[in-house]
Amino acid sequence: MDEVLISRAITESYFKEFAEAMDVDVAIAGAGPAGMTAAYYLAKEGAKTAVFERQLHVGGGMPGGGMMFNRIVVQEEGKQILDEFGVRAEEYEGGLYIVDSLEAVSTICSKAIKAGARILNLISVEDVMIREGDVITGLVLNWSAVSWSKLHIDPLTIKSKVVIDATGHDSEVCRIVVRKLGPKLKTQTGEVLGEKPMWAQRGEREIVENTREVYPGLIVAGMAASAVFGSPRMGAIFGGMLLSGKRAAEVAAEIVQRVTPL
Ligand code: 48H
Repeated sequence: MDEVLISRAITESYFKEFAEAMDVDVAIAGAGPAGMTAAYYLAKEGAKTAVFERQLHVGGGMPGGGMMFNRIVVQEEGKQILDEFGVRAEEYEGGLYIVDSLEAVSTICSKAIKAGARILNLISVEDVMIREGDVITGLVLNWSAVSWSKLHIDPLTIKSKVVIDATGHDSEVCRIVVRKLGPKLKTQTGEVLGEKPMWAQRGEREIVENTREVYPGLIVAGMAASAVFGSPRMGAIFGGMLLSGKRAAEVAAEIVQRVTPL
């Protein structure tokens, strides 16, 4: 057994994938439930899709369930997406289903990768790339370890026809856009409005309505959509994240079609 062969196998395979992720249809910031669900639906439809995740693990806030109890809840509409993934959901009461959060994260991740999406962990999105008209045309990336260790190292850039901000509560990509390009988001003030206090019913409804193009070339999904458009949080019910991810994939596919020359 040749140790160098092991090293070469890993680096050659990884860098081939990274190079392929440098020019994609859709680039997604964040491999939480919304980002991975969007990636699954896009890849399934044949869109070249890459997801960049800051952490070592995927799943964002999903593995932690509610207050570290590794269970999540979904409503009927969310369960239909879990059924499609093959994630088991047990009926509880009041139209709610209970789900093992680790089964959900691992299955959604596996489905997205097997559908053809590339998920690259330990990479942080630190900026966006723009062209004429300030249209977003890609993401600026760095190893997460660079910022964690406060090293001064320049990033690399990837190109995409559309970007999805699925970075959760912090809506990091949208905040970068406001900071660098001004308050020009398609919100009431042009800025990130900020998430409102808990109201699960409204939060779950509005998150899907808020999943849209918020800036030319930029879609917002999941908890980032609630934060950007000022909707209530909803706690450990995750149907909205899955439905928002699916909706983001539909919106992204429309934009990809629009900008792809025939
Ligand atoms: C690369 C980044 C960056 C960056 C962040 O937080 P998430 O799980 O987000 P969603 O929207 O898929 O799901 C939200 C859900 O987990 C949640 O928090 C709920 C339901 N809250 C309700 C409530 O009331 O509190 O995942 C976002 C992912 C994470 O894995 C981050 O590490 C990652 O994005 N991320 N990745 N570059 N700049 N910023």
